Amino acid sequence: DRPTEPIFIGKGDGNVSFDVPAEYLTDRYKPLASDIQNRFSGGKTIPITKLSTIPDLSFPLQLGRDKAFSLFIPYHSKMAAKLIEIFMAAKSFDELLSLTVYARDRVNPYMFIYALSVVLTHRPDTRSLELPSHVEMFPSLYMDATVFGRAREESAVVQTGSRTPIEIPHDYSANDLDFEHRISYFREDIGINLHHWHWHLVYPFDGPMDIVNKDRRGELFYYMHQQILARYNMERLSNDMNRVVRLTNWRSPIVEGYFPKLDNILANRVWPPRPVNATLSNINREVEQISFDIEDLERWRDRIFNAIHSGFIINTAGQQVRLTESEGINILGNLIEASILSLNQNLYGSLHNNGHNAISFIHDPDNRFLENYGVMGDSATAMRDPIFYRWHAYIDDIFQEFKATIPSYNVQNLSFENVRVQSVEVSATGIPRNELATFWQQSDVDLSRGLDFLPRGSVFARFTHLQHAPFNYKITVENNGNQRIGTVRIFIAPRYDERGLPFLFREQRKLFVELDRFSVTLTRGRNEITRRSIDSSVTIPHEVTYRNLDRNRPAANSDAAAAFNFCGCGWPQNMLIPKGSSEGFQCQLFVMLSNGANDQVENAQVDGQTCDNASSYCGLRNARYPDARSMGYPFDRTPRDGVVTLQQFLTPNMAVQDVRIRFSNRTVAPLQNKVGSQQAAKPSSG
Ligand code: CUO
Repeated sequence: DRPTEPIFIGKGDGNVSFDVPAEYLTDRYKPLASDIQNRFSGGKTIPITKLSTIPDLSFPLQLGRDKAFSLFIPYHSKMAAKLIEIFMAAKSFDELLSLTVYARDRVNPYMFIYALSVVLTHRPDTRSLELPSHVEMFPSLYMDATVFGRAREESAVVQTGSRTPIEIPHDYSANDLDFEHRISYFREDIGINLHHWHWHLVYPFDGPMDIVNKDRRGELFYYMHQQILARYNMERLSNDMNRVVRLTNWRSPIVEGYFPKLDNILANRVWPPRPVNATLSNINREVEQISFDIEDLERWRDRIFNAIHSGFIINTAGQQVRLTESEGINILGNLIEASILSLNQNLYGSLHNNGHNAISFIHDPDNRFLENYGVMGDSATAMRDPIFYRWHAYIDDIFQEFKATIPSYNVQNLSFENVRVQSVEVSATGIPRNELATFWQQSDVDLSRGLDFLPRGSVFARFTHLQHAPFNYKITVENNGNQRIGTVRIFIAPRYDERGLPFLFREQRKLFVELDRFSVTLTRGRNEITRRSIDSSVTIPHEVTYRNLDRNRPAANSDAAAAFNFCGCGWPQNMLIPKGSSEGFQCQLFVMLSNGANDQVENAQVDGQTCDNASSYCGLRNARYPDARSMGYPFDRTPRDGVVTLQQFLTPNMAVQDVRIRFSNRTVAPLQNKVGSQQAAKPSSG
């Protein structure tokens, strides 16, 4: 009789409590045991088995409960890894439940939730539990801090049911005097930040080997972040901004500032801002046991470039490991990040992670002011800061440097014999053909689980996010061969650069944003393929991103409720299409059919619950990445000789269609009472 939801995360709904063995209470609460029991009695009680021995938690307990926890700090991630190992080792569900109840009031709460989330996602006996959305558990990581004071007032005065949502203003972290503020709607999008948090939850860089060592994880680290950059750049071009500039010089002041306006409730601090023109320095913080110099970053960088140009890395045994066409990118992804799968951290260090650390401690590199890390120090908040993209553009450029060393795709690598894509179009009701419509929409998120005050009951925050009208692709394919399986690959890219000149292929290829990838059976002759935008292999539905929006929905009655944990990874549906512009931002939609026989992965599906609704950026659960091609195919490599434009790149199994993304500056209200099954809404007038 297990709970369907891990109620030991967050506060439960008030009428379920644990029958905690008195021995488990911390010293502070032991004398109050019976009083606490009386206060919370009534309702459902879940018995907790008292374990005869509790595993040694002393290492994870080294971090105080009121201290900030960052996965990018090795000392912290090692502690979390230990906690994960302990929870994973529990022999039964009851033992796990007992252990986690014991740990909950002892371990740093943010580390506890992180470790528990990883464990619930990976243990066979907990995978079907619903993990609450991270924004519900820790709303302070995702929205303007002023919301919480107002939520407190609303919930103290107004009864449940009559409460009005607390509106989060659009311009809470800056105004238009800051050039970068134009795309704060992207950087601060709750769904995007949830995706990033969830991706790193599914792909931790430290922890038990069987959790970390997932199929092509290093390559996916490269690809998922490359796609974030492609999307960010398209968003920038939509807003008349230049493409993001790599953070190449680590000695000069950084012109972008960021003032997050978030509370760090867990560490009882505000999140430190970074003023304009702050400069990186050597990091030496005893409290986090972290020290490295900017020179270390430079040394690791030089060694990585050296390895790429020589075609091999040196492993810890001093042997050369070749960076091959198929394996090189995966090796480099793990090496540059670095994950525990790095083949030599002594030599190549941890460039990406320590870049996060150097930036996140820029305001207090030696801890003289006792300040915590900034938003770059947490995967739940890092994407809010413009510097995230400059840092990741730098990291991506290293991967691109490698991609330039492997053979380009020749015509044969790109073709699908006897298959011709004749036409492609996109259409949506009430919108001109080959146009995509974007607008603002409001949605609500329930804060009550993440607030620390009574009375209970839902209090909603109302935020405004980008949205687009759902649309269909119609693809016409001529198959002059036998019946075969094809893989449809759909991408979109901007057509013109910052100067208004058409992109050359060598630049445009890095801006292609994946929209979808799926298999089709091609019959002989003419095939008409229709596909809905909401079925994208990149995105997860709105109700999965925000999952618990509707407290009243029947439990576990929908796909969204089934096996959410892994599925919680995925780009938010509302951000599938960039904002575009009021004139109609000009793009090129690209469709390719590749030969399914070459794309197939053996043993791709090992169980029926692979959670495949966002496999492009997140892979599959318990299964291999479902596409045998290099991630990003066919745009992941420099073009073959003679190809200067996209048109010259095309083979008959590809087609390009000009499309416009037209933005209208209006806001659509939330769909009342239907939050649990919310569809992307169509724009209303006015
Ligand atoms: Cu996702 Cu730098 O890896 O944040």
